Amino acid sequence: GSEWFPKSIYDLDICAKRVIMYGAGLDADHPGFKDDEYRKRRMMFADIALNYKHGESIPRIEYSESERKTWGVIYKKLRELHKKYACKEYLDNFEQLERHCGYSEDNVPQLEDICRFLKAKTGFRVRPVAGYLSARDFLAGLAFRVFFCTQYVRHQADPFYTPEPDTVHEIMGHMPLFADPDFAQFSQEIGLASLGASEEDLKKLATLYFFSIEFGLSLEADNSSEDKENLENRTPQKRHNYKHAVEGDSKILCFDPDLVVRQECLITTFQEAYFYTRNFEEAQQKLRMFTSNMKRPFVVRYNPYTESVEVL
Ligand code: H2B
Ligand code: FE
Repeated sequence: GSEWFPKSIYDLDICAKRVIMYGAGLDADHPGFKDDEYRKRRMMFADIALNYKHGESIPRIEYSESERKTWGVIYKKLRELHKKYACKEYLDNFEQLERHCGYSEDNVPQLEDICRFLKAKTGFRVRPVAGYLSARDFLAGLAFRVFFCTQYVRHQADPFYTPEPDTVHEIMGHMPLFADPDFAQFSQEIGLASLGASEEDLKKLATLYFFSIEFGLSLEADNSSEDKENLENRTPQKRHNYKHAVEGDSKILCFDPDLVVRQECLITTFQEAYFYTRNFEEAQQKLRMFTSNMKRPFVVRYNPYTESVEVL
């Protein structure tokens, strides 16, 4: 608990620089590994993200024809699937993003436009990030209602495969729900609980993040539908993860943090179990019960006026 953690939204500039993996260090199994042009492009995105400071406007990107094509293929496929599987909150906010932020099959939306939209809706912001962060740095952003958001597009070789988050994943998957007040509150509370948490508690919070914000289900009146962002997926096996969740043979269990933290997060396959709540408020209440039992030698209180945390 004596480790440094961000106390102000400006401190996130420090977290954003601690990227674990980005363009320069693509693994040999990454589809862009042998593609020099792709690597060069990724370095450009890394540069933007590493130089970005809180409060600046996010540089607009002119996406290439190939990037726009990749985006369009995924967009088309997911819009079909949304109609069948996505929850009301997701669908309503998606429509608003189409209206206000340039969401469409032939346009990759700009983070700056999404950032302004979310700020007005829930106080959430996005900021560009060069690649994968540690769970600790990533969750810390949520404490300040900031989502670290990649801006590059996955390699064109397989639009339905990316071993790492990319901007399609963030924009199609995550953005709509950060416009929902209860979802935003839930996300911030995971973040606040993570500040200065022990390694053991941090791992639990990362697992809760994974099975709620990444893979959570929302149970609706007649049809249980997937609410969250895995509507595009990172691997061929996971391509229809949400479909798998609803129609497949994995377990569907009621979201119970004590149970969830014992689950293993599977990155390259379908999950063995998915967890649902009736709504985001229920998830919020259950999370709050769980985190109130976590021990920290101090109390963290968020001050929305200064966008900083007070450590008592
Ligand atoms: N970093 C980035 N850049 N994007 C993510 O979606 C992400 C991350 N997810 N680091 C985190 C880890 C998450 O899986 C949890 C909290 O470990
Ligand atoms: Fe994600």
